[in-house]
Amino acid sequence: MELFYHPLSRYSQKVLIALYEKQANFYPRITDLGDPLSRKAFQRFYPPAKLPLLKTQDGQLIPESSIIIEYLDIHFDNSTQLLPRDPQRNLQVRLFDRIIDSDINNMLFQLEKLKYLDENHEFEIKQIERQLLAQFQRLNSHLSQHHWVCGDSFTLADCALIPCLSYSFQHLNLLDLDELVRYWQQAQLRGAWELVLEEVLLAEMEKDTGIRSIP
Ligand SMILES: N[C@@H](CCC(=O)N[C@@H](CS)C(=O)NCC(=O)O)C(=O)O
Repeated sequence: MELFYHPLSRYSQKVLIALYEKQANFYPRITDLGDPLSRKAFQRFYPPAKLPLLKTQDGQLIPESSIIIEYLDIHFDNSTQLLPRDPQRNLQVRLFDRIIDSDINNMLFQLEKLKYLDENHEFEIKQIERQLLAQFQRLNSHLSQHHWVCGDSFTLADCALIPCLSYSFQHLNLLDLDELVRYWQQAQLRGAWELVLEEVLLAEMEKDTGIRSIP
């Protein structure tokens, strides 16, 4: 298998967590969409040019982080099960995955974009921050009854949420949300996230200094 991804892309991090949970071997194909040459080459290979993208052993191209994780769950079923077999629990995990992607991860993208622009977007920024805070407050109450997002076991919904928390804890005021803080502390001790984080920190250093680390 090959994974086309970038360590600083949250949707890529979501899939990396799943791959490490599954202890699945893959060839890392780091793809920098910010570099015009890499983007062009990737676009020739996969015209929608979105990350992450999995190339399976039989050459199938699978986009969309949640679908990639469903694929991994089917093909690597001897480790952490990321989608419960029980239909009712399965539905709940997929529901949380959708809510986290659309109401948190995509909102964070909008926030980052507005903050990056030079013009004054204070009003829109405040509005998005309010919506995100409301979403995190709902999640905080939910987590008072759940160890991970959907109960006692680690699932696809956790793969979706954890990459969003790094940025959120740095840029939003979430420290009053006790259950979310507890969840974030426990997530940071999860081996799969520790492995992802190592790569994220190296990529951030490379971005800040222009110095490429030796693999
Ligand atoms: N729904 C997709 C979202 C993927 C996505 O938006 N990826 C971003 C990077 S995190 C991307 O490739 N954007 C295209 C670009 O930067 O031009 C998924 O879950 O994989």
